[in-house]
Amino acid sequence: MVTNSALVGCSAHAPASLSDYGAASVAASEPCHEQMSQTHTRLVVAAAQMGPNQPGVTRAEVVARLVALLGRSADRGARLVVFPEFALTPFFPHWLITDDDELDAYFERDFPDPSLDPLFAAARERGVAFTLGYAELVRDGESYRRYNTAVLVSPSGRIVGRYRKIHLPGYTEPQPGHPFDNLEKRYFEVGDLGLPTWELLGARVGMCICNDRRWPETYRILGLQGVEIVLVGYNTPYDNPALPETNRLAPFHNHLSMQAGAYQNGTWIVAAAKAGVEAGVHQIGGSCIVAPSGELVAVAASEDDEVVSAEIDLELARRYQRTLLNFPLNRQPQHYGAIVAPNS
Ligand code: CDT
Repeated sequence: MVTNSALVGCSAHAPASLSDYGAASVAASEPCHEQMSQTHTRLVVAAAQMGPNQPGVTRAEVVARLVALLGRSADRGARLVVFPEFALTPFFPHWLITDDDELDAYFERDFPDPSLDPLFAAARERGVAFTLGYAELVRDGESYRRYNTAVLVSPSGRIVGRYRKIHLPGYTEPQPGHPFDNLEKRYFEVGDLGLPTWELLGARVGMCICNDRRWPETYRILGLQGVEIVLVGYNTPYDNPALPETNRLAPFHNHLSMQAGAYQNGTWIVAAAKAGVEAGVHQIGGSCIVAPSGELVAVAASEDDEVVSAEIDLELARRYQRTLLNFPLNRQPQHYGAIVAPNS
């Protein structure tokens, strides 16, 4: 068991100003079980994979499944549960919606609305933090902005932070000849919150959403803040109509990108998928927990609602960050300018 001093030592690896990345911390007035956890480096985490949310599914049905998954996770001792991208709806960017009212029906205007009370109550009762992905509609004067968002909720039910997806895959228009679309570029704006990290349950925690996990920049920005657990929600089809020769590799590329990101930044990753055939699109599932060594320590076996859990040791992340990586000693940013140069 290691005390807070280990966490402080790890923070020394973060950039001079965490606020450069929008970093935030849990307020000092958190309930006792949250403060107590800061003296431990081990905690049980869970990826709560979901089977399909078919079009027409009711909010009550979805919330009941989320509550059941959270309960199963807590039964295994989990303190932190990751739900998928678009946990509350089908992955509606797979089809064209031209009517604004129809589109907005998939969005949350005022998160969390009372329909989510049972989930927040269950999380509070079990003392479990969670993250969940949803479509976010934000009022901006006379107009609205739409984001693909993940929210981080503390065990006391407080909203710790939000992340808005930065790497939006797909197109703004349906693609001729494709059996289904990904219209995220049509329905969402690029996230405007950067890639923050937060201190939660004694760990430095960051989030990203689906396609973000394929980009090394995502992990590095989180890694530069000393991230110890990256929480990922995703919806990934077997079929990539733009590059069908990679279809057989979809599960491999899913794990490959996260295993590399974990190892190259010395972080745990907890990733929860939507799985199975949803609205005619077959999603890969493969929810998993990845160690800072890059090893998969738990992987989902089904294409259904399923909890994947593991006891993780934050000290392992800290050891990778202090020794093998040691960013302040080993990075050579004077050679990395092209990474942040604007796209030509
Ligand atoms: N939701 C999402 O971002 N899906 C994309 C599909 C891309 S097809 C390779 C993903 O990166 O999984």
